[in-house]
Amino acid sequence: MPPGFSNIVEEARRSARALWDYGEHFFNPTVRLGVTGLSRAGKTVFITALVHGLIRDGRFPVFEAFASGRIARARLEPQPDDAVPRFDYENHVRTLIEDRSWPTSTVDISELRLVIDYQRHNGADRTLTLDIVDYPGEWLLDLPLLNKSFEQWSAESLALSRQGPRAKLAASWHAQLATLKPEQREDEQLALDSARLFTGYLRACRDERFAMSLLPPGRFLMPGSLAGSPALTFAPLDVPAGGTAPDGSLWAMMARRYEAYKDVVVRPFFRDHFARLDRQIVLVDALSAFNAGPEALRDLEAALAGVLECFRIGRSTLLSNLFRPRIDRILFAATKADHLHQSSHDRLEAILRRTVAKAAERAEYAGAVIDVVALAAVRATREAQVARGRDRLPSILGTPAAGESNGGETFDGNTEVATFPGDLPADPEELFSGDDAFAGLSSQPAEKADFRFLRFRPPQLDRQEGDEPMLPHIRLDRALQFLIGDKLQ
Ligand SMILES: Nc1nc2c(ncn2[C@@H]2O[C@H](COP(=O)(O)OP(=O)(O)OP(=O)(O)O)[C@@H](O)[C@H]2O)c(=O)[nH]1
Ligand SMILES: [Mg+2]
Repeated sequence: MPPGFSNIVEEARRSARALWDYGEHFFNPTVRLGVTGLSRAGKTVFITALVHGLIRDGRFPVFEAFASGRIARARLEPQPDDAVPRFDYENHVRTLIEDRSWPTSTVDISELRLVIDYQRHNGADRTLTLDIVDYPGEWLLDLPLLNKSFEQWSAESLALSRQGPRAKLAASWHAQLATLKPEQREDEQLALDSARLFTGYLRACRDERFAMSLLPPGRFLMPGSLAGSPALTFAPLDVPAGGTAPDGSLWAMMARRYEAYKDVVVRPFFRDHFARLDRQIVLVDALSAFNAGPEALRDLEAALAGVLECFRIGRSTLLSNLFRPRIDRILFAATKADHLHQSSHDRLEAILRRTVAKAAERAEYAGAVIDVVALAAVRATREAQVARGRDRLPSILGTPAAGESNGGETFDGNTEVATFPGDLPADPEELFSGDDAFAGLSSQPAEKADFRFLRFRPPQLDRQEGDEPMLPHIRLDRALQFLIGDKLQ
């Protein structure tokens, strides 16, 4: 059938629009920056501090366009994606500055549009639109499931659950699993029980004493509106990796639901969000792993390999070319560096660099440019030297959150104290030298642990008459320079 007149007009209109968009994009590009990290890694605080600094003239000496005065103005504009919640910037700033509290946990994706007016090196005035997307790292770690059958995923999950401290935490789930025959008839109650016990195991692994990172499927711990749906009611079974499920069996039921999880949760995330990103920062709470122990650190390494695998998967022909991700820069950032004395910041960075490098080897990663940084989006502490006997220990000064305790003392949330959090080794390999490399909470009581990081309240800020104060940070400008510096040349 020949195209009708209205179709031709519509087509022409669309092409003109596309051309216009293209031209517009050429001169005034849009960059979609993904900010991810596992739960509590510091995503919300990072975005809030970054936007606040850009809008309010923060101190960013290493962010060249900003420091040299080429950025005329940065401002917020309405969030462009109608189906995605707006990042609640104003509330988060108020909480941090007025209440001196940290923002509450966010479990969903959210987005914010920041528009930066700047001058190019050649003097031309330009605009960079930065769409910042905050999404849970747990969603990202689900992407490798797209390349795995139910049987492969079962085998891997079971093998992992039989290692190290995980085996103990998986005991009740394993006991139930031992009573199941994969070939038996499908049974909703059994599926419900398995999913409940399996989720309980995942939740126990995430507890701060163990601080495990690699816990897919991510939505089991953050189900949102899918709670109780069949797509979240399955669990691994002890089945051969290459086997086929008999019709009507429990095995077939679990496998079907595993595929539904991929259809309902993983693919839409890939298509609607992940594949549209240009740049990515992955926030890593390495300090939690140091608190917990060597197994948690190894687990973190495996999770980072999982993250890198996502970028590789994206590049293979998983979906059509249209949805192929175009991320060309990935920054891994160890957050909350203000918990350490500055003499340890470079060491923290070196540890992260070592972890990412090993992960990149495991994931056979080749693709986007990668860098690492140790940062604090909001610096809650100051430096101090505390005399202990003849020694002077490099310590930090801050206000521990109410209820935090150290050495038998419980803090009220208003008293500033100096603490010595522990020194990081100069050679990162020391931390990876086996199960006894260092003592963490997974195997020792708190007093015996090598590292103890207190939770501090956000800092008390100097306030000039009527002015909104600036938020202090550590190396946030280095992160900015790597993530968007080249777009502002
Ligand atoms: N001292 C210090 N603590 C931080 C910093 N960033 C985050 N934190 C701490 O880490 C906690 C989690 O930070 P969020 O930014 O809420 O982390 P998130 O990744 O958004 O967490 P979810 O929304 O739960 O996924 C905060 O409540 C603070 O206790 C920082 O720069 N310095
Ligand atoms: Mg958050």
